[in-house]
Amino acid sequence: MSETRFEPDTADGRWQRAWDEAGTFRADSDSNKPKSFVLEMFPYPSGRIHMGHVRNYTLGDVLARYRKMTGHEVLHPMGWDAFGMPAENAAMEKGVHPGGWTRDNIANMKAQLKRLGFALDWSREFATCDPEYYGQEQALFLKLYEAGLVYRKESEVNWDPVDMTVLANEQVIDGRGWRSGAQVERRKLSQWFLKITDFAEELLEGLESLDKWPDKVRLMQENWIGRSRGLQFAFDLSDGERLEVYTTRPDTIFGATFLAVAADHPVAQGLAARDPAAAAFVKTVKQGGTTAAELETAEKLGFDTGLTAAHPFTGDPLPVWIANFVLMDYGTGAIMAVPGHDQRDFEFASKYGLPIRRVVAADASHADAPMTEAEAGDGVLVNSGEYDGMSVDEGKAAVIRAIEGQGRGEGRTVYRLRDWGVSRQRYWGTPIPFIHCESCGIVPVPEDQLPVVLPEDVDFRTPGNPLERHPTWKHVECPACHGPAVRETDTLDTFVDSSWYFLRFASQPADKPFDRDEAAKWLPVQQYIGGIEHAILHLLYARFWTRALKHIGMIDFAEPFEALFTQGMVTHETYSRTQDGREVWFGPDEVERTGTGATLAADGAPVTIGKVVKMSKSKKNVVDPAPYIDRFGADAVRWFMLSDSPPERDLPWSEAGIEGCARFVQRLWRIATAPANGSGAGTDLARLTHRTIAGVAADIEALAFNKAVAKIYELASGIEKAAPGPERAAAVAVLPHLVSPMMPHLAEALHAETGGSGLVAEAAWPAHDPALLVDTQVTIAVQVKGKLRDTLTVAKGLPQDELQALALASEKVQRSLDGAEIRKVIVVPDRLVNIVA
Ligand code: ANZ
Ligand code: ZN
Repeated sequence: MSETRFEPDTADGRWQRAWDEAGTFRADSDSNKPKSFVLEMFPYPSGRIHMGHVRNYTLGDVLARYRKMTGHEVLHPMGWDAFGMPAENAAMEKGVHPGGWTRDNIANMKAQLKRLGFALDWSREFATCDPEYYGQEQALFLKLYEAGLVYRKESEVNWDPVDMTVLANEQVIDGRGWRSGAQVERRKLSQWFLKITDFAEELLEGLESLDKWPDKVRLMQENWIGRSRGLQFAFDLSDGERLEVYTTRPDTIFGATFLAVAADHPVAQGLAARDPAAAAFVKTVKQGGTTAAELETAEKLGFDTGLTAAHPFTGDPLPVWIANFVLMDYGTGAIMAVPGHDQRDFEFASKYGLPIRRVVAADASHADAPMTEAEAGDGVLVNSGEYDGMSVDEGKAAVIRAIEGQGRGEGRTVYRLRDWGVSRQRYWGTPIPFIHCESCGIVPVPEDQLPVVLPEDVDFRTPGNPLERHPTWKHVECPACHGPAVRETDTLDTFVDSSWYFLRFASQPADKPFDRDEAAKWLPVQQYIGGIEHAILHLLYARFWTRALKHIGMIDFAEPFEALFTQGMVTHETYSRTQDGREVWFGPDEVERTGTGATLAADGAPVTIGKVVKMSKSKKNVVDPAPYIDRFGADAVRWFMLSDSPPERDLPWSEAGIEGCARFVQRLWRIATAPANGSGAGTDLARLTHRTIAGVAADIEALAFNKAVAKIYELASGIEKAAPGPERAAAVAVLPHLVSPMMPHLAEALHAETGGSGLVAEAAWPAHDPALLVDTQVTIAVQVKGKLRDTLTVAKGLPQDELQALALASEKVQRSLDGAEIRKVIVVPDRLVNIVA
């Protein structure tokens, strides 16, 4: 006697245990099947799974399950990006240990992921905070050091003078520390860097081979690397010195009306040493933020050095200023300023009354057209002496040649990409494996002393880096001279942890970071899936590590991710009220929807319904997936994540939507298990079944999951309409296989209930009969005097005379002819019959 309902409460757990016991999702690297590594970006263990995770891991899961069914040996692993600030914040706020907090969160989130029935090989799980992982990361870091790809240099950081700590850029809000509220200072500290700039050209060119990456991600990386061709050359200064500048617009050299240097430039520093006003200005500039974006938007500030520079063509004296918008670590830290054609220069010149000169115009007749803002566009050179009339490109080439001829400089390619500063002055990260010795300098920790393990007994009650303050941890013997020495107390940026984790999924030897042969078997990752927010940093760093590891001979491939898919956000409308001039947000669980409006449950008064946007804590429009999994089971939630929106688009969460999914789960159960009662009218079920098998496969391959979902709805309706018989039985038999990637628990239950043997998750994808995909019927329109009177369903390719006969035999046609004389019959085979009367 079959159950009348599918019961996720019991079924979900039962099938998850069955897969576990059978080891269904264990990846066997010795298998001779073609290998497929499907990977979703691993989660940060914040404490709970959110809708973004559910969507991300469901998308990957469908593909992984499908690949398995199509004969691949699939590696679909899961791990934890477990180091980072939130654990330290929790330590400071709640007095818990970052490690304990992280482990608890991992346990919770793992249970939630298991509840969703993902086809994961849990035997390969690890967290980046495991010493077995970060110890191997230290070994890799030392290998890169030996290869000259790691170095130390003085660099500027955001310093919070109250908390006495370095702040990440995101922790500086309006120039103040996020916790202390203190005015942030810029400070110089010795920091560790990775030489990503050595790979700038390779990383740029490599983008061309990534044809299974979204164009927009490739473009974002290209812009981030920012290659530009320009000119570096020297001006002669009034004090007899020379000043080197870098420009990407040599063509505008006649528009240069002043020069500007960064506050850290030797010219500025030299002046500050002599002139207190200059020193005060330099200090003010240093209080601002350090990011390029901040400098772009900050108010322009300048200080006239009193020096002048001779224009290389006209000899005119141009004043030299110190300016806050010039960065020390780009180009030469000094610029020729062209207010007419660079907006930053324009704003600066407008503020300080410096001349603005047009040197590019649409054509010669506009040479003296007034300028209200900088014009960055194309045109011809004007007011530029012998270069007048040249195009921008001709001008660039000609000016570079002339400057090279004067021996003042040369054409140069520069990249916006900076070396990657990986030092973090915090506890919860991978300790950088170096020792500082008074007599030997910087000494790498010998390999046999790895891992450098974090001390457990740390105190978060006082500000600053706990490793620095720890009474014993940093005091060690120098490995070289055996004298007293201290450990490096900086830890690595957590982006390092996520730059090679995919390699550790392929193999986890105890004595090395990864096994080379295993890596060769599984990598590059065949399909990587994650959020667009990682389009630049994470993906660029992972590409850099992969190239660096290839460079030092540890692997043989250059790109880590063959195909990349960036999924859209899960969104929800927002609710708010303006209280005391501030916008106050309310969560979906605090609000009652009333037709077109909404009220706050607490006071019954209306709230404003805002835009449908990404779920975020700040707007309180977050919906927790857990209660829905409890209420409707894993499959309904998974199905919702796949339905309605293409996976690359945003997906609005809806209560009605998830309820509909839960109903569909039950509907499929009934279709397959209850006695058939369709009439069989109007469907050709065998054809529909085979079209669905082929179509769902093609849609999954193309990651067009919403289309696959739509096809399954269509098949379900087809089966409902079908009369009992072998065609219906055949359709019901393949149904579990077709839905298995999306609704794996229901699939197993249906399969077992309808007498199938084994697990669907381990079964082969059903074969389709290509002959049944060809449509053999066509619909013909029959017109009388240009008006549609009837349609005929006939065999494809019916001869003209037969079509004509059928059309004339139609009762509807005869009625509309009403005895009129037929003058002509036009027949378009497979399409139309037009009767002219
Ligand atoms: C003259 C000029 C005229 C410039 C013009 C631009 C437009 P990208 O394209 O981003 O590489 N620049 C050079 N070094 C700088 C620094 N250290 N800090 C701030 N700005 C700097 O930008 C290159 C341009 O940015 C250079 O070309 C320079 O201004 C400025 F119509 O020189 B240009
Ligand atoms: Zn020493």
